Order: sequence, then C-alpha cells, then structure tokens
Amino acid sequence: MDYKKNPWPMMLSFLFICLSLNNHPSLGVDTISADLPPSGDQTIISNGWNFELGFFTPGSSSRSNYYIGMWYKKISRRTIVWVANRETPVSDRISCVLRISDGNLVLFNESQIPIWSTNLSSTSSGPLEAVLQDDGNFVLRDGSANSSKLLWQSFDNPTHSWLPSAKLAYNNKTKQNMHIISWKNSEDPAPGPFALEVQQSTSSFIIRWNKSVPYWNSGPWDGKIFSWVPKMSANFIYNFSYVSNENESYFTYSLYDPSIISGFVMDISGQIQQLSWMESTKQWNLLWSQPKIQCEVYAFCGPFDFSAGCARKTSLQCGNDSLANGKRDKFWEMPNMKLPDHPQTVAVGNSSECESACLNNCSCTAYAYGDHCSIWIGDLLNLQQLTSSNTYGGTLYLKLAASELSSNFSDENKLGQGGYGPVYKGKLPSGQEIAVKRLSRVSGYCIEGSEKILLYEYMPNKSLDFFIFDQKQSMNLDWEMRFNIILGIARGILYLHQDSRLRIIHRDLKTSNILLDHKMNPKISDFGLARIVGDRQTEAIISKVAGTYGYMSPEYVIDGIFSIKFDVFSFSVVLLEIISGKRNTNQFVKCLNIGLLCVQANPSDRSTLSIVMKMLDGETVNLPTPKRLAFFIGRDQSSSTSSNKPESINEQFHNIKNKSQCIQCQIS
Ligand SMILES: *[C@@H]1O[C@H](CO)[C@@H](O)[C@H](O)[C@H]1NC(C)=O
Ligand SMILES: *[C@@H]1O[C@H](CO)[C@@H](O)[C@H](O)[C@H]1NC(C)=O
Ligand SMILES: *[C@@H]1O[C@H](CO)[C@@H](O)[C@H](O)[C@H]1NC(C)=O
Ligand SMILES: *[C@@H]1O[C@H](CO)[C@@H](O)[C@H](O)[C@H]1NC(C)=O
Ligand SMILES: *[C@@H]1O[C@H](CO)[C@@H](O)[C@H](O)[C@H]1NC(C)=O
Ligand SMILES: *[C@@H]1O[C@H](CO)[C@@H](O)[C@H](O)[C@H]1NC(C)=O
Ligand SMILES: *[C@@H]1O[C@H](CO)[C@@H](O)[C@H](O)[C@H]1NC(C)=O
Ligand SMILES: *[C@@H]1O[C@H](CO)[C@@H](O)[C@H](O)[C@H]1NC(C)=O
Ligand SMILES: *[C@@H]1O[C@H](CO)[C@@H](O)[C@H](O)[C@H]1NC(C)=O
Ligand SMILES: *[C@@H]1O[C@H](CO)[C@@H](O)[C@H](O)[C@H]1NC(C)=O
Ligand SMILES: *[C@@H]1O[C@H](CO)[C@@H](O)[C@H](O)[C@H]1NC(C)=O
Ligand SMILES: CC(=O)N[C@H]1CO[C@H](CO)[C@@H](O)[C@@H]1O
Repeated sequence: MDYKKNPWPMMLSFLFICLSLNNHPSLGVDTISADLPPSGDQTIISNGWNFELGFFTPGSSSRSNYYIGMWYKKISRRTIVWVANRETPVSDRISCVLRISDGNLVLFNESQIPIWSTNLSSTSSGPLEAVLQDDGNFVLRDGSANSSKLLWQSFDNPTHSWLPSAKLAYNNKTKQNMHIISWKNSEDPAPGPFALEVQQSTSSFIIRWNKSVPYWNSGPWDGKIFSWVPKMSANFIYNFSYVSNENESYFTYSLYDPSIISGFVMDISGQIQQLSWMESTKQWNLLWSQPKIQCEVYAFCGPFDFSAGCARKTSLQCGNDSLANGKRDKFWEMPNMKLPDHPQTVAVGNSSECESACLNNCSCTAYAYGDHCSIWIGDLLNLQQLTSSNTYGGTLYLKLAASELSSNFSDENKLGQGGYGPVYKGKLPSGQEIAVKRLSRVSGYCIEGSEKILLYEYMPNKSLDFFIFDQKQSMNLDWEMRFNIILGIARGILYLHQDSRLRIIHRDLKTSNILLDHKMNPKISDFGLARIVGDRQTEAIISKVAGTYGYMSPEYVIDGIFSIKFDVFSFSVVLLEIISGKRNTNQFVKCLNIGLLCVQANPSDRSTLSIVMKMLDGETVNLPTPKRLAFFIGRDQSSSTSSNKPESINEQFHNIKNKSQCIQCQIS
C-alpha cells in the first residue's frame, strides 16, 4: 500500500492487512444458524453489504494459512477488520467449518477438532444464531423470535481494529481492559507486541508494549480530543466520545456521514492510525496517527539511543576531553523523566561531580542527581517522560556525542524566540532546510507529557517586520514586492477562512508572523492561537482573550467575540504597516481610529474634541466604529476593495494618514 502521508520513513507500514481479491461464493445471507454453516469458500454478508465474513489468507504468503476474518464488502482493496482464530490458522479451508455447537460459535479444523471458540460457559436453552451486522459487529444471539438476547459479540472481542460505534472499554467491575492489538506482521494476525487500552484514571488512551510497559499516552480527554493529539480536532469526520460510569469507562466514535468508510487500527509498527477510504484514489487516507516519532516506541530500535534518533549511531568520545575541536561528550537534559531501572549509586557530593563521574566512565550513558548521584551503565531502555504533576520523576542527563548535541538545538542554530518556545534552524536528511520550534513545557497542559517539536519550512528571508520597520531593509522592498506580499497574505487568509476544508480563524496575524521565503512570498505562520470554527460558523465566543494588542479588534477585546472579521481587522493593521512602514503601537491604531472617526461624512457622526481627548488619554479600546468617511465620497463604496489598484489604496491611505496626523497636530 502506498501511504504518502505516513510520517514514518523507514517503516514498512501496513495500515490494515491487505490481500489479493479472490472471489468468494456467498451464501447470500448474514446469518449462521445451526443448519447453515459457512465452510470452505463460502462467506456471509451483512444485510446492507457493508461487511463480509469468511476464510482468508493474509498477505502474499504462499503458506496456506487460513483464518476466519471480516472485511469491507464495498471496497476493492481487501481490508481485514477482524479475525476470529488469529492464533490458530487452519491449512485447508475446504473441510473446515464455523458452526454453532454447544451454545458457542466454534471453528472446527480438518479433523473436526475445535480450534477456536467463543468460550461461553453458560449454555442458552433456545436456538442460537450468529449474525454479521451491517456495522461490522458479528453477534451470537438467541435465535428465537423477537429475542434480543446477546450472548457474544465481536465488538467486545476486537483484534487489531476498532470500528465506528464499537466501544473500547475498561470494565469497572471486573477491572478488565479491552485491547486493540497489532498483528505480529503482515502475514500473521497473531497478537503482536502493541496493545491499545483505556486508562480510566486519566481518561486517556495508552499503548502498552509487551502487555505491560506503557510507552505512549494520548493525554487526557478534553471532551473533544486527546490533549496530546491536536490533529484529532482537524477533522469533521469523526465524533469521538468518552463515557465513564460506575460500570465502565469507554471511548467510542461515530461518523457524521455514515456513507464514509473509515476505521481505526493498531498498526504492526505500534502506531494507532485513523483512516478513511478514498474511493477516487482507491486508497486509505491517513487522518492522524500516533505516536509520531519512532523513538517514542519502546525499544523500537533496540536499546534506546536517544542521540541517534534511531537512525544513526555516533560513538561517544568517552572522556576524550583533550580533543582540541571541542568534541567532548555532553549531556542532554531531560526533565521530568521516569528514571530508568537499575541505577548505580556513586558517592559524590554534588551534581557537577556526578556529571564528571559519568563523563569519565566510558560505560556510563546517563546520570541523575537528586539527593544522591545515580549513574546508568549500558543501554537505557524505555525512557519515559512524565506529566509534570507526577512527583516520582527526576531530571535525567543523557550522555551524547558533542556533534549530536550541537545538531539537536544548539545556540548557534537558534533563529529566534517565538511565543511558545525557541526556533532553531535544521536540516532534513533530504537536505531541505527547516525551522524547528521546540515548544516550551510551560506553555500549556496539552504538551506537558513529552517534548513537542514543530517543523516548519525554513524561510530564509525572516519575517515581514524585519523588513518594513528597518529603514535600511525597507529599501529592499519596492512597491511591487509590497503589493505582492499584501496579495499573498490576503490569499492566505482567504484560504483559511473560506477555501480550506475547515474554517480557521488565525487570531494572531501580525507582521512578525508573516514569514518570507527566498522569493519573498509571504507565508502565514504561528497558528498557536488559531481556532477552527464549524463549517458554517463564522463567529465564536471565547472566555479568555489572547492575541497581540494593537492587532485585536475591539469587539474581541471587549466581548470575546471573534469571527473571521477579527483576522480582517488584524490584516488591515498589517496592511497599513506595510504601506506606512510604521510600527503599529497601540497609539497608532488609536490615532488612526480617532482619525477615521473625525473624518466621517456626516458631521453629527464626527467626534468632538473633548471626546477625542478622552479617547486619546483613556485606556479604553472601546472606540466607536467609523461610518461613511468624507473622503470616500465619490468612490464606489459598495464594491469590494480587492479590485482596487495599488495606487488607489495608497492614495486612500495617504489621505487617512494626513487626516489623522492633522488631528494629532490639532490636539498637541
Ligand atoms: C486439528 O487440530 C488439532 C488440535 O490442534 C490437531 O492436533 C490436528 O492435527 C488438526 N488437524 C489438522 C488436519 O491439521
Ligand atoms: C477460548 O479459550 C481457549 C482456552 O482457554 C483460549 O486459548 C482461546 O483464546 C479462547 N478463545 C477466545 C475467543 O477467547
Ligand atoms: C414478535 O413481535 C411481533 C411484532 O412486535 C409480534 O407481532 C409477534 O407476535 C412477536 N412474536 C413472538 C413469538 O413473540
Ligand atoms: C515481556 O513481558 C514478559 C512477562 O511480562 C517478561 O517476562 C519479558 O521479559 C518481557 N520482555 C521484554 C523484552 O521486556
Ligand atoms: C457526538 O456523539 C455524542 C455521543 O454519542 C453525542 O451526544 C453528540 O451529540 C455527538 N455530536 C455531534 C456533533 O453529533
Ligand atoms: C468504579 O467502581 C468503584 C467501586 O467498584 C467506584 O468506587 C468507582 O467510583 C467506579 N468508577 C467510576 C468511574 O464510576
Ligand atoms: C450498571 O449496571 C447495572 C447492573 O447491570 C445497571 O442496572 C445500571 O443501569 C448500570 N449503570 C449504567 C450507568 O449503565
Ligand atoms: C579519543 O580521541 C582519539 C582521537 O580522535 C581517538 O583516536 C580515540 O579512540 C578516542 N578515545 C576514545 C576512548 O574514544
Ligand atoms: C562540588 O564539589 C567539589 C568537591 O567538593 C567542589 O570542588 C566543587 O566546587 C563543587 N561544585 C559545586 C557546583 O558545588
Ligand atoms: C564505570 O562505572 C561502573 C559502575 O560504577 C564500574 O563498574 C566500571 O568499572 C566503571 N568503569 C570505569 C572505566 O571506570
Ligand atoms: C531573500 O532570500 C534570498 C535567498 O536567501 C536572497 O537571495 C534574497 O536576496 C533575499 N531577499 C531580500 C529582499 O533580502
Ligand atoms: C544533521 C545535521 O543537520 N547536522 C548539522 C548540524 O549542525 C552542525 C553545525 O552547525 C553541522 O555540522 C551538521 O552537519
């Protein structure tokens, strides 16, 4: 399969397990009853033709291993969503049979020996039937008329995938978790090492390795998404929900559009993936996946070698501090870690001595200094970062070759400091230059658990403010460039507001967030405050006002109402800054607004100077909105300004500037 969007470059990743299509004669029914068992080539099909159940052979295997499985009926790529006998294949499907026997659904092999069973102990008196429902639930129930007594269902016994409307639950009575468990490999559906389960105490998802070691946590459920899976919010396909009561705690999800074919799988690589089927391309489209970084996966590349990024290993210099070129090993500070097992205690008095003890011992890979000095010898397995509230963590210092430390975030590569953390220059293995933002740990609960890193396209020409507010640099920006930049920004905002699949309000448009590529094309950056609003929604109310003062519209500051018009306000401020080369201080906007208020066409709309004084003195941003302006009379006010020629914008602004300066003069 071709997963262009799969971010794991080195992995042969199989989302679902796909098979070649061979034709199965169908029984034409959705039910297995005592007298109608499928065997051999026969399948059963759910009544809406969504799912089909029968024997299959996984992968391209030439081994004849047959399993009873369920797949989508309507799509051309055979995609298995459930397997009955995942650990006990049969080698000859013709003489094998799945039938109801002694109150259970049982798979008999060639020798008519049961090799898989629903294992129900209580026997039901009535006749039983097994029905493949159209939602992909295979149920064993009382077959007597009108009875809805459910004895067993595949939704309670999932394999590697989790279908819409199924629950992934923790049973509060039996303290048992349901698991979504990866296949061993693409040819073997037997349980692999990765299992997804609900962690009731934190209302989150957790992936465990080897049935015990937790290696990934989704972060707590916030009502809409998992805190550490922000990408979940970026779709209107799924509606996830979490239910917790005295009996159980579970996640489930539904589809807004039931005609969409979609699923959720635990991949053989240990990654959970949310997918939807694209009929036009005949491919599974990856909506989001976690964990993103292979090294988040326990022991993925053997012993955890943080420095190597799982891809390369650089030998440590090992106490070689005599080297002139500064290649001495260094330490990477990893705060808030669950310290690895098997530390060795070194009797030294302070942390710098502890550091030297590790630095000077070739076998030492890390140290920590709490009330005493601990060092670790050899491989470190399963390094885990904890949430900050956890008191059992400590700061681990991981030994790295100096060359690696300089490439993973050195000061020499620092480009600047953004609102949520420092930004560094980096290079992808392909050679493409990128900007990397390390989100600071203090900037929000959603990123507490592990360090979050954002990758950006590297913009060699920095940001717009660098040019327009610098007398020398602004000489490099002729009018044509400025106009192109304005057009580019407007196009970008239009895309966010209207043309993208989601309606996005940026909320922090300002010159320093407009980056310029090598051709001086503008790119809107820093979506830290951006909000996605509903499909038709153009307005929302928030409780906490955030943004950059001077770019925030009055209705937002005062009422917390933000709409796409909020960005329009900020855009206008940016526009004025680009043209004027003057930094918008709060006073600038205030003066501009006052200026506009004073040049309104209708004299009664105009402010009096006493009000102007108050507005200039006061802290309030609650300025009235200018109506029809005097100097616009004679112009076409009804048409959109986007058709205006640059000259006319220039002219208009020139007028505005003059008038507002004029008012300033009068006042001072
Ligand atoms: C059927 O299963 C039993 C028990 O696992 C096994 O001993 C027997 O060899 C199997 N029969 C065939 C034909 O594989
Ligand atoms: C039924 O029980 C057997 C033996 O305890 C076990 O190996 C098998 O996995 C169980 N089957 C199911 C579907 O739970
Ligand atoms: C089953 O339900 C139908 C409609 O609700 C009813 O007419 C019928 O008598 C019921 N049959 C039995 C055996 O209960
Ligand atoms: C996996 O778990 C089993 C039992 O819990 C344990 O014996 C085994 O050592 C673990 N394997 C690894 C590689 O940690
Ligand atoms: C999402 O699912 C929950 C639980 O089933 C339901 O209460 C809610 O109305 C759904 N939301 C939407 C927008 O459909
Ligand atoms: C789970 O059950 C215990 C008692 O069995 C109860 O104290 C607890 O509140 C329950 N949890 C939830 C989430 O209801
Ligand atoms: C919990 O289970 C009991 C017994 O099955 C049932 O009566 C009760 O309604 C359940 N509670 C919820 C919230 O589903
Ligand atoms: C120390 O550096 C020298 C020169 O680069 C190298 O030959 C030697 O192997 C290094 N020692 C260790 C222990 O790595
Ligand atoms: C650590 O202890 C050593 C030896 O007692 C001392 O020389 C050094 O100054 C101490 N360093 C710090 C940071 O306290
Ligand atoms: C490194 O430290 C370990 C544990 O304290 C010790 O066994 C080993 O001998 C040390 N190696 C060197 C070269 O000092
Ligand atoms: C923008 O960047 C390119 C490539 O780094 C450079 O050649 C060009 O001179 C820059 N433009 C300005 C106006 O600085
Ligand atoms: C992988 C990588 O980009 N390494 C570079 C990191 O930075 C140092 C010095 O700045 C370069 O020498 C490395 O090639």
